[in-house]
Amino acid sequence: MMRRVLERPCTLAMLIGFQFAFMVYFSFGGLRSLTFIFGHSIEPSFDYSRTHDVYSNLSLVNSMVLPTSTAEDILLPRCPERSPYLVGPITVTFSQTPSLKKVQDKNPLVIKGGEYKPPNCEARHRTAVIIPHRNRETHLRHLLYYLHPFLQRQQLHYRIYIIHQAGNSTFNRAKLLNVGVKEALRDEDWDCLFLHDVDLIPENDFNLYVCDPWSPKHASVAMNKFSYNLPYPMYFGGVSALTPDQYMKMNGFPNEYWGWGGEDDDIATRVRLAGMKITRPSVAVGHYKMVKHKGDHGNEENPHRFDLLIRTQRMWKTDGMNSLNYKLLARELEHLYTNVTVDIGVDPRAKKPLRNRGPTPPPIRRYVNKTSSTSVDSQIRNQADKLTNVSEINGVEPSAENKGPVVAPESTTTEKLSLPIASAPPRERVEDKQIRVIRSTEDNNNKAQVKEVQADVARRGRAQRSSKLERQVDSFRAKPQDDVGKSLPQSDLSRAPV
Ligand code: UD2
Ligand code: MN
Repeated sequence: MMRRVLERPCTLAMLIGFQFAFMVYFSFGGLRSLTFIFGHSIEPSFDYSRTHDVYSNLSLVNSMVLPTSTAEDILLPRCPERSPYLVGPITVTFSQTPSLKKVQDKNPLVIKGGEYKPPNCEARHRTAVIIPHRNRETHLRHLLYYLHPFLQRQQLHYRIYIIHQAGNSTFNRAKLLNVGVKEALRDEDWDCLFLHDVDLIPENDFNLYVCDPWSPKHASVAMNKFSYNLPYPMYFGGVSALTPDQYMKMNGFPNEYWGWGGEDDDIATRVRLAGMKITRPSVAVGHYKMVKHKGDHGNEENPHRFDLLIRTQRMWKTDGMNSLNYKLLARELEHLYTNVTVDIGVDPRAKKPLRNRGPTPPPIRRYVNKTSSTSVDSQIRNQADKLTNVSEINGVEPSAENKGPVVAPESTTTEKLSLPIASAPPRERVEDKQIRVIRSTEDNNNKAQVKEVQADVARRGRAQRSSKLERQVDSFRAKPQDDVGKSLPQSDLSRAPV
């Protein structure tokens, strides 16, 4: 009886169909969904009440160091897939700020420029850690103290880049990260770019600083700042990791977000518009501790961020790596990092009045120097005049006043704001919450369109390797805007009163 049923052609076709459907399901992460449905987690669990010193047994990691001359001649074996030196939860405290000398002494195998390769095996992964920076020297020292041994435990070939914004004009985190990617890729064919806030310290070395080959990764999923929870599903702030291909596929990060906020949500939207998904380590692994801080002068809340967020799907192909302009002022190989000092220009909106909504822009006179008759306003104007043709200058000799390391080896600060600035306004998180809610609604509503986008991107084929990145940028420039943005209807966000 059973045999007769099986011999029927339609039953056979059905069976084959099922088999095919299962194969597709599992190859697209079905197993993870299954474990989610049945509640059996395959994720590890960690006891954060028992933490380890990030330097414990580091000498073991770096044992069997060969003399340099022999090391170059010998073909090293590949490092194991999973480093045997991982310890899990790490003790992170900020009670004392380590000196750079101390960090340097504790990391003898880190070479100038903040680069390291495992001494006794060929690393499987090459990671550039890119950190936007200005006036956060204490945070930087904490980060370097923890990050170097953390990355060595993972047996990575890595290098740390500090992208230092010169001058006092409004800070621009996302643009600095674009600069960092461009500058880092000049040195090496990095296969992973870690975009990293200076004040976030990873607390578990199972949080591998390697990229997911399929999707951009958001690494800082559980921070003390948010009680070790993801604040909202589309959250992409803090620490993220993309392969150069993924980075270029979404045209990098936006250049137009000056001041605090919004750029992280824009980036999350870009990931989706470029037909990719955000992947994350488990909450148990993606633990970070943030050094407590107040808002910085020169990085006040960006009052234009809501207007900009509405435009992401129209702008992502024209604002990003293909429109990046900056002036390279200095590139220095410090012991623990490569210091890239850049002039990224000024916020063109700085003086323009806001259109009909959003918080009132701070009056310019707030910034008037009490001891001098020169206002920042006129300084900005002068700087803007100088920068009318901001262009990238490679290998340019830095002028004396702009040059200089982020942190002189024994000092704590090198650049200070020259003007006293009124205290920053309190941050209005309520509006951010609105954006998050709207974004998540938009996510649900737009799933169908996103699928269309994904299909479209898949049709265009896999992105090129990083050696062809420049060509990709050109193609962004050349292509008429028959783009994703147009094929999508206006997002809910653009209709919502923010
Ligand atoms: C959140 C996000 C951050 C970014 C920011 C909005 C977390 C943990 N991080 O950070 O990724 O989306 O909101 O823009 O939620 N910086 C300087 N000097 C400055 C100002 C900023 O070096 O004067 C750098 C530094 O690397 C810092 C980062 O920019 O970590 C983000 O700025 P923040 O720490 O002031 O903002 P925060 O903590 O609200
Ligand atoms: Mn911070």
